[in-house]
Amino acid sequence: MSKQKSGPLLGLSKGWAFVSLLVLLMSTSVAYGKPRPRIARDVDCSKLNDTSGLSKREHRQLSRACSLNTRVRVIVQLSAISTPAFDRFANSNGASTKRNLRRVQERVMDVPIRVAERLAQQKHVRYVSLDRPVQASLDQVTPAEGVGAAVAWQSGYDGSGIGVAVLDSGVANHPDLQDPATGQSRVVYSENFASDGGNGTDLYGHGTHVAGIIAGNGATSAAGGFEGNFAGIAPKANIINLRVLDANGGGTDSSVIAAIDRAIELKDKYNIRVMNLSVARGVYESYKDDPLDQAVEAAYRAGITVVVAAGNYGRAAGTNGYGTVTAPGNDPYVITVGATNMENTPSMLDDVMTSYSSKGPSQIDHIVKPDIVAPGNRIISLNAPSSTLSEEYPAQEVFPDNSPCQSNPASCAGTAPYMILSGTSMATPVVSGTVALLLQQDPTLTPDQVKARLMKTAWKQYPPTSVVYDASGTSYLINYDMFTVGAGYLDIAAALQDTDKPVGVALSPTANMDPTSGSVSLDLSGASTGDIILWGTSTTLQASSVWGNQVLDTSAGDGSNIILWGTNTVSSDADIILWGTSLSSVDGSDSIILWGTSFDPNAVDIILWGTGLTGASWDN
Ligand SMILES: [Ca+2]
Repeated sequence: MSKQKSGPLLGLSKGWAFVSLLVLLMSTSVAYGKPRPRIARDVDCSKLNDTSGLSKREHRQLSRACSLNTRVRVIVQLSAISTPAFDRFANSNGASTKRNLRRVQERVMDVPIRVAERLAQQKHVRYVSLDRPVQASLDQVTPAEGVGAAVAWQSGYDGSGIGVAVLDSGVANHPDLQDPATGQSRVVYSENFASDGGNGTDLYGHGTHVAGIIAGNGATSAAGGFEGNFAGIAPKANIINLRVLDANGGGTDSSVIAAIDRAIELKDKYNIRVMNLSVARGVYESYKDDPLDQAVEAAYRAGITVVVAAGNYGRAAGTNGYGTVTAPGNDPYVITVGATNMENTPSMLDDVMTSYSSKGPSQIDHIVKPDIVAPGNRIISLNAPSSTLSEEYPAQEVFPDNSPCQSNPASCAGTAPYMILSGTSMATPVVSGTVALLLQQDPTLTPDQVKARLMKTAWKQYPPTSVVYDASGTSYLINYDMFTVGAGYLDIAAALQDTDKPVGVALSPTANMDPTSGSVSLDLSGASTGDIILWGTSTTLQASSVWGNQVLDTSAGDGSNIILWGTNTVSSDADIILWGTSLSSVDGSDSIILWGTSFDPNAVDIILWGTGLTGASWDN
């Protein structure tokens, strides 16, 4: 039996006592087997008098929508494909189905908001939530290069025959994505799911960059005139282009879920073994209820290794960036990727974490994330001509050295073959490309075996702390704990040398806090009874070898639980913020308490999609 995920309260400020009591009562009722609510708080008109779990702004919006009975777009998760009684209810109550996604068993529906709560009570309905916006996990824009992929290429591993689904802003036609022998594009399938655009071309400029990091072959740069060869990790892999983000990098749950559904459908046709999701939105509910998480789990169960960005909220002031991993990167089955800065050298010895890379644990479920980190700062990859990003940031376009555009990029905005971008969006495809190499080497590997190999072999000689600077000179202290670096830095050569094929589920663990001792421990039991969890079950996959001793105090471990930090070690600022005290004592903002009470997703800016960080925000 896994531990209750909502722990009791500790060290709360008085102002929160009332809300805390409500939450304690709610979590107690959950503990005694009452089913989880089947509808998200922010679409439930029946609980208007109860403001817990909603920010003031969200409550205002809900009140207004309920009083006007506004039509809203929701995602309905179902436990059955055929649902005649549900359909009858929907038809007679003005709810219309926009998309019926049978493989993930989710429906996109438009409903009058006051009908949503009754809809959630119908038979076979697992959960109803708003169709929420998602956005590219782009931090900002700038240069670098690969991660020792040449070792793999010399051994003949280049991604040949592996299909990688890229759910992003589309992929532009680019010579570096062609097969040089035939001239045929290696973008073997394109479809648009976003609200604008037609055929999957990239109007924003993010998806082409991501596709290039996975599978660009560097042909344009190799022809000469550039400072380097800007090839991706798996330069012969095929790309399945499923466009979910519009010309401004925005999208919705429903477009992403529809694209996941399509990827599962096309898996065998295009040998889709990897799915790259450099997209993110805030965490609103447990991953067990979140329709985006449930959809990526459907892909995982279909045998696709799902690789997801951690998010770019590591600078969130209230928590020092902890608790800011975005969805669907909060799902324990997928591989969630944070971003390092290569410091413009090929050696890992001087690599540091970026200040913006989102940190775990996840809100609500307290899943230990990210799983691994990889280079994401100032990455050179493919430019989509005339895209929004290239027009807006011409200084980050990369022209040949002798081109007049190099000295006056603004006069050539939108025309470069390459561009420099930063973010966990860029780190994620580095891992996706690596997964393609591993699967070419051994096509029998399962998504769990791939994840276990990557995490076990991740490089763990990072420093205990470092101070990093953004481009404006602001400094950030980074603690290299498991919520910041996961299992360590991606190491392609080590992953290819590993021969482990453990049997079980590579579920990212849950972190629990003991309210009496204040100790925080790693829960290595499974999400459901009967799961065989890889960590701790074999001598080669002990938690201490996967995450490294630096972040574990194994002396107090009792088998399934391993102590991360006991009370006597809870001393640094980050620890105090994480484990049980109110943030209002830190910066006066709304409380975000990761353990034991409600949270306010507005308090960290993980829902401020579209505001974007400006030019000075990447790390130096
Ligand atoms: Ca380096």
